[in-house]
Amino acid sequence: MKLVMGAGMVMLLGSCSMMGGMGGTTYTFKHNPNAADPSAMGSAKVMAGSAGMSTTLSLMGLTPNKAYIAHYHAFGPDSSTDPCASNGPVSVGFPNFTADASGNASVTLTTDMAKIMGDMGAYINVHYASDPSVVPICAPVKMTKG
Ligand SMILES: [Cu+2]
Repeated sequence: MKLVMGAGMVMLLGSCSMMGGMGGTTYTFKHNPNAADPSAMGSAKVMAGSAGMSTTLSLMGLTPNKAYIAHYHAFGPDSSTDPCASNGPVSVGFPNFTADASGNASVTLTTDMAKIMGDMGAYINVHYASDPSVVPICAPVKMTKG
């Protein structure tokens, strides 16, 4: 009996640089210094696809059944080394989404790479849809401005 191995499915993973590579790049959300959704956490996986760059947020610890919005933000003026504290403008928005009854949520944005290249895609914020000034979590993507 012969084992059929691999079948051409072997891919090189693990050596991806920014937003490249077959396996994509995963960024980790961190909690902002506020009291909103204290257990909120998650990740953002960025992959190149035929329709552009896809970014999938996998979130947990949100308020069950609450509506959220998320955006890529550009590096802002308030910091050059902490994108999440830089207060930058929105580059591109994710589709609106709602946490499920367990506080989990997943949402995918597909966009032109040009819209999130370099400082344009410095970080990803998750906001309350009802009050966008409340930002429980932020995923830093580009750590240094410029
Ligand atoms: Cu935002």
